[in-house]
Amino acid sequence: MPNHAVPQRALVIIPTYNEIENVPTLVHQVLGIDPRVHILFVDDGSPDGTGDYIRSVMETEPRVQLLQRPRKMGLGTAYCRGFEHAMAQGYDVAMEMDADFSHNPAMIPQFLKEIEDADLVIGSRYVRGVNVINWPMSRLLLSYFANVYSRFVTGMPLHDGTGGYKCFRTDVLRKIDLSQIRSNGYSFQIEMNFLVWSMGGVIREIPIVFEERHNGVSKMSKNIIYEAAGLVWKLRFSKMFGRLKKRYLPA
Ligand SMILES: Nc1nc2c(ncn2[C@@H]2O[C@H](COP(=O)(O)OP(=O)(O)OP(=O)(O)O)[C@@H](O)[C@H]2O)c(=O)[nH]1
Ligand SMILES: [Mg+2]
Repeated sequence: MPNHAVPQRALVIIPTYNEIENVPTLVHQVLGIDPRVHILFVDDGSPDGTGDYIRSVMETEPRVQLLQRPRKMGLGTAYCRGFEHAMAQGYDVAMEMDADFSHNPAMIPQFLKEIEDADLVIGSRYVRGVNVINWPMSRLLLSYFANVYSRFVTGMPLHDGTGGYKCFRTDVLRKIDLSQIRSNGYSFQIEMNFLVWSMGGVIREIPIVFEERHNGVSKMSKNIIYEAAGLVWKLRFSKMFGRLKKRYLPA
């Protein structure tokens, strides 16, 4: 399925909620990495003024865009709106990236290289051992075993199915009915991977080092875990009973 094309335009989608401490440096680093890269922030009415800051950057920086939403609506829908934007504006690839420097911008060129002959490139924390810095053991174990569990239930041969540093060809996103995606936290990542995998897309994992945020506040919750635990079974059974294609992959 990959068309072996060098991406000409890439949209890095960065959802933000109260990231004023991180965004100024992040914008600078991401734009500096490659002239093909543009940024779309999806800000959910951050009370700390993240949206206002981004608007001020946009006055002089045409490679930065903002999708402002009124209130905190979750990561999954933020990315889906971002993907729609990337498709509408004719970007070749759309990337997912956190604002808190857990995802090192220096890896962007490698994603853009790998996507030349893949449909989805996933930055993996677990492809060569464990590459996570500054997580308590409890969180690391949770993440690691969530991945073992998800791999077992879905059958997807991924080391890191819940990571959020990734790069999609927009051609692949066009085949998915994004309005059907309901999940928000880690399960959003699993759901997207599962759809690309189920349509026979080429998925590649590249090793990344994930570093826990230095600034700002975490938004991790128990609900996110329960959501993911249930979703993997839903995906497995809907595929088994032939409902997956009808629901998500209409073409
Ligand atoms: N637009 C939007 N962005 C969000 C929302 N929740 C989280 N984010 C952003 O999504 C990215 C990932 O969120 P994090 O809070 O870092 O989640 P995490 O990496 O699982 O947890 P920590 O790094 O431990 O805080 C960050 O850029 C957040 O600002 C939301 O509801 N809406
Ligand atoms: Mg984070």
